[in-house]
Amino acid sequence: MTLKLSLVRVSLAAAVIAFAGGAALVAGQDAPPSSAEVSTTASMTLTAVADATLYADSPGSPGGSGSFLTAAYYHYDGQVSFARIFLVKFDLAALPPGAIIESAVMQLYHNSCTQPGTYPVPLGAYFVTSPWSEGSVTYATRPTWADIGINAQVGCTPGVYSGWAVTSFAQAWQGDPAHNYGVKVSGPWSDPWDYYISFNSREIYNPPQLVVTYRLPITPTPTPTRRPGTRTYLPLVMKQFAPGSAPVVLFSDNFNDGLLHGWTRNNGNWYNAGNYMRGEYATGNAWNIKDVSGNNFTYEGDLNIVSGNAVGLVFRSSADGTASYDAILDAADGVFKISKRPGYTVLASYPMTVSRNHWYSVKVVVSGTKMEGYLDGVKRLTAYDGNFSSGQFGVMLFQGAGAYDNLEARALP
Ligand SMILES: [Ca+2]
Repeated sequence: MTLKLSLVRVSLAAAVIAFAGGAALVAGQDAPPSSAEVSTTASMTLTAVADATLYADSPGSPGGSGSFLTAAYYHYDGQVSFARIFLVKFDLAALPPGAIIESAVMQLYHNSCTQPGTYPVPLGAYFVTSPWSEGSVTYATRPTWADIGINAQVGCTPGVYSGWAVTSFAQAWQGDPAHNYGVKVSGPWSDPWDYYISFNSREIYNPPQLVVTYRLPITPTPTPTRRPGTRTYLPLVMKQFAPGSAPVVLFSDNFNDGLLHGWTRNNGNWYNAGNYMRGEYATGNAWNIKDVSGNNFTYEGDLNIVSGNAVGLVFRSSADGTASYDAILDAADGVFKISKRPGYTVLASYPMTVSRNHWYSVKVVVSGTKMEGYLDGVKRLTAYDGNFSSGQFGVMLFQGAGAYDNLEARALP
C-alpha cells in the first residue's frame, strides 16, 4: 500500500483536456499530433506555512513552535507514555494562475524514531476540515478532519523523506483557499502498536514540503490562414464537431473514489491504492478488464512500471484479456509496442529506454484495422491488423507491479 516518494505523476491530465484532444486527434491525420492545449509539465516545491504537534499525552500543551512533528503511540514500562499526532498546512497561492495540478506529494523529513517498536507504521494524511492556529492549537482544541486518509508506510529510517500523494487535497486547496486547513498526520492508536517517529518541522532544516506538478493552459493561437493543399482538413474537423456530435466518452476513471467498479481481474493482485489502480503479479501476465467495450475509439491513460517488467493498455479484448490487442511499455526489453494475443505477435514497436517508477501517458487511436500508439503525446506506433474488430477495454502487467490512472475511452465516429 506504500506510495513511493518517487511515484510522482508527470503525465497528461486526461479529463481536463479530453474535449480539446479531439481536435488534435483529427488534425493528427494530416499533421503531427499536438499536445498544445496545455504546457509541458512544471513543478514547484512549497514549504509548510504552519505545523504543530498535538500531544494527547499532554492535551493542553501547544506544540506549534517545536522543532519536530511527532506521530507516536509509544509504550514505556507497559504504559502508553506518548500519544501524538500533528498538523501541517501549505499555501498554494504561489502557483501560477490557472495551473492544472497533476500531482502533489507531501514530503516529510524523518528525523528520528524510538526503538524498540513496531515499524513500519501506516501513517495517514487526513484532510482537515476546520481552522487551527499554529501558535495556539493543542490536542484539546484540535480541528476536525475527514475519516479517510492517504496512507504511507513509515519505517524506523531516519534521514529519508516519506511521501504522501495528496493530489486531491492540493486540488481542493487550490480551488478553495479559504477552507485550506491542511492535513492531520497520525498512525494507529491501539495495542500492540508501539512507535515514536519525528519529522522535521518548518522551524528547522529540511522542513515539510509539498511538491506540486502542474501544467498551464496555453492561450489558443488564432486560426491560421489555410495554406494551399490542406483541403481535407476542414471537412474532417466539421464532421467531428458538428453540433451534437461531440466525442462520446465510453468510460473514464481517475480512481479518486477509492474503488474499482466494473473491473474483472485475471491473475495477480489488483486494488485501488487511494487514487489510482495498482496491480501486482510476479510470475507472468495479469489483466484487469473493464466491463465496457468499443470498436473504434481513443483509449488513453497514465501508466507506471512501479517495478518489474511491463505494463499496458488492453483493447478490443476478451473478458479475460487473453485475446486482445495491447499497447505495452516494457522496461525489460526497452520498447513501446502494440501487440496481439493469443500467440503474442508484436505488430509495431518503438525501441526506447523505459523508466520504472515513472508515469507515462499512453494513448491508442483505433479505427478499423488501423491502430496508432502515442507516448506522452507523440505518435510512435502505427499497426494494422484485422483480427479483432471490437472488445473490452482493460490494463495488463507482466512480471512486476504496475500503476494506472486517468483511464478514458472515447468513441470515434
Ligand atoms: Ca511549527
